[in-house]
Amino acid sequence: MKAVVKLMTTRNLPLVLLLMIVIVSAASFLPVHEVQAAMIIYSDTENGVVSNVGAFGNGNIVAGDDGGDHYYRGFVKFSLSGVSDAIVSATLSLYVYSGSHDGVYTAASPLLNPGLGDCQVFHIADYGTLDPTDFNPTLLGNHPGVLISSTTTPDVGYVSIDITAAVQDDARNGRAFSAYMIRNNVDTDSDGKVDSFSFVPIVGKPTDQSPFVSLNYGTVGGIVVSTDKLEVVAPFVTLAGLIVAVSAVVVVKKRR
Ligand SMILES: [Ca+2]
Ligand SMILES: [Ca+2]
Repeated sequence: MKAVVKLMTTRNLPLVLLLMIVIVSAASFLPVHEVQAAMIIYSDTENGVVSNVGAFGNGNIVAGDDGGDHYYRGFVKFSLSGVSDAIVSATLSLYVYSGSHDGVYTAASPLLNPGLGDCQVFHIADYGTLDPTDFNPTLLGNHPGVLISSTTTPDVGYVSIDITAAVQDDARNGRAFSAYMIRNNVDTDSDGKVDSFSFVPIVGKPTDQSPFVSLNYGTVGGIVVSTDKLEVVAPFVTLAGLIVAVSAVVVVKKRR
């Protein structure tokens, strides 16, 4: 008690004020912002393209036709291991890197739209290993819908679509994978010219272009995890500054 009284003397007032500021500052460290926790799932390696004439592979995800009027549909799926239907939202992101229209190829923004109607995403049954028989998959409903509209000329990069209902449906039914088909409203315009969008597959490409699903579980039990590193670090930087200030005062007092 004596020590406290001694500390509160007029002589030590600046130091006491600084300590009080430090304490108040420390209290502000408690997380006050509710940031929702997200989970990222990259595509399974069984993704790629299947054509109406049997061609298939995992080196590309394509929706459109070619110079022979054959047409292509893209396929991608995600493991739901450890995923529950408690998710509050889910988003599918695909990296579009080229667009062709009437045989003209573009790989720089803005990409040409193939002109085959809307490029859509369908929720489908797990197709297992990708092969020619997957061209007409079983449709499951809860289809995400339009990924790129018939008039959009997208920039190179990710395009995203809400797949919440599809993933919730998969989780509730205990499906091991959440699978999707990407195709245009019109399979081919039969003009003997390439019209298509191409998306980056998971195999052999940069991770920052990979197909992925982002799941949002919301806030759990009032405990919130901040995903903003700067937000977490900032108060500590402030505290460090105050400690330096307090030290300076102490040094000055010692010198007297
Ligand atoms: Ca298959
Ligand atoms: Ca065509």
